[in-house]
Amino acid sequence: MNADLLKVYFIMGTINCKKDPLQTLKEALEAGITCFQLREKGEGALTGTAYEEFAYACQKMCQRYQIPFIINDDVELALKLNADGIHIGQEDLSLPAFRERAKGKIVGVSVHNIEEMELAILNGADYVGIGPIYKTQTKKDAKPPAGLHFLSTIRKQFVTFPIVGIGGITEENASIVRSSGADGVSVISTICDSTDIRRTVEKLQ
Ligand code: TZP
Ligand code: MG
Repeated sequence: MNADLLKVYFIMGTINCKKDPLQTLKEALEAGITCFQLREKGEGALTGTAYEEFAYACQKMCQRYQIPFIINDDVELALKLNADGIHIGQEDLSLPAFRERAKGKIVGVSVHNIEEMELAILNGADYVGIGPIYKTQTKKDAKPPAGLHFLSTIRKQFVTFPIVGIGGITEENASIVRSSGADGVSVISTICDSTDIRRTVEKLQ
């Protein structure tokens, strides 16, 4: 995949938004995000038809702005909607079986060490998410922060593989995450909580 798509990678689920989620997504798209992942998780998350309808509305909006629409974990929904991609964690489907089903789609995998990184590449991941780089309030079961050192170690070993940093990334620290080796930054709260999404996305670029 083209690593430029990872530049400003917005992730969101309805529970992350204090304002209307679709309005938040629209503002983020208008502001120039380069990729979107629907991550509908946690207490109070949509389920069933409401979830599918919300996913479809997000997909339509991403299509209007020609930005990849990626679904977290839910392979069935990604196939049903023909999403552009799917992002999975280590605890999710075993990658080889899954890759076969997701033919033609962007596949992202969260990795936390060199072994997971090697396995993800071997099994056909298109990009990896590395994190949490910093402490995050958003993912309750997040692993301890990996810090920038791990990111730069991985980058030295995998010179051109598409990497996005995640976890606690803000307007202030985005540039150091990039200079430590990430092709882009993925954020939830920095965009969801912003009172000026245009300015926030500009600063994340
Ligand atoms: N995976 C690792 S950290 C994280 C996920 C989904 C949450 C990132 O949220 P925030 O608000 O950008 O720290
Ligand atoms: Mg997962």
